[in-house]
Amino acid sequence: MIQIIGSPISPYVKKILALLVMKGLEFEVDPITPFYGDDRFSELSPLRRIPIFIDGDIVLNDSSVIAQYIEETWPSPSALPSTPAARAKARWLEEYSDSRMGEVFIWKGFAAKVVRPRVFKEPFDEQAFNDNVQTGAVEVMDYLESIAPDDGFLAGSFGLADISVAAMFCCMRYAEWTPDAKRWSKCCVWLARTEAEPVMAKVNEWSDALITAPILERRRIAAEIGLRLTEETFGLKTPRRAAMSQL
Ligand SMILES: N[C@@H](CCC(=O)N[C@@H](CS)C(=O)NCC(=O)O)C(=O)O
Repeated sequence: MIQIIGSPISPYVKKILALLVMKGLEFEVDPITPFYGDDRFSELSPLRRIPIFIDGDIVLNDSSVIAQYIEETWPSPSALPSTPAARAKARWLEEYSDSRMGEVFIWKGFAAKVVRPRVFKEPFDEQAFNDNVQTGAVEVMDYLESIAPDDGFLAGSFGLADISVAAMFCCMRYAEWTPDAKRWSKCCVWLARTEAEPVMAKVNEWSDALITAPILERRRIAAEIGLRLTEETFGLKTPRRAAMSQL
């Protein structure tokens, strides 16, 4: 049985869960927030990051590495388009989402407003959050608007690129920021189309149920909403920062 360590709220975990759902694979989840990981978590994830993918002896880190492994191991249905050029475009958008959107939407957005106050009980810096929205988020949105398709999906049919980019928007919604649908209309229509896809709707339903739950209650809530849980958890009750943490 495949095990995914990490909360579905994380866009990187969500990417992997969406691929597993898309491919009809069964899996168990340990829905932890990375800062609560124990020593075994550090051994399996040297950067103390989620997701971790475990399947028997195979332990993988980094959502892009995991996504590629899943695609190669269970190629059908494919999450990538068929031509090399379109596949490259999909991988670029996955990378853009993981890196630049990760910095703007996750670290300086969702993590700064939601995670830091909740996990580390530190004050929210509203000015820094607003500065990031007015510069970083605008730059990201202008780029996405320039590549958003009039219809259909980012790299052809619905797949990895759409999942990766859309997952970032969900976290910014939790930070009470949504893009202006008039200013970035093509991107917003693409996002609505993507979030209406059953795979995306399912993984967003999981994170929506968990985001309102106290962090230490999330395992119980995850079971209640029908996620299959790992027998053991890597989660502790007190948080600690990781080597590369930007919080
Ligand atoms: N490049 C990594 C990024 C994963 C990542 O940053 N995950 C966040 C959760 S959204 C995390 O674990 N952060 C904890 C930390 O870096 O301290 C991937 O694609 O898996």
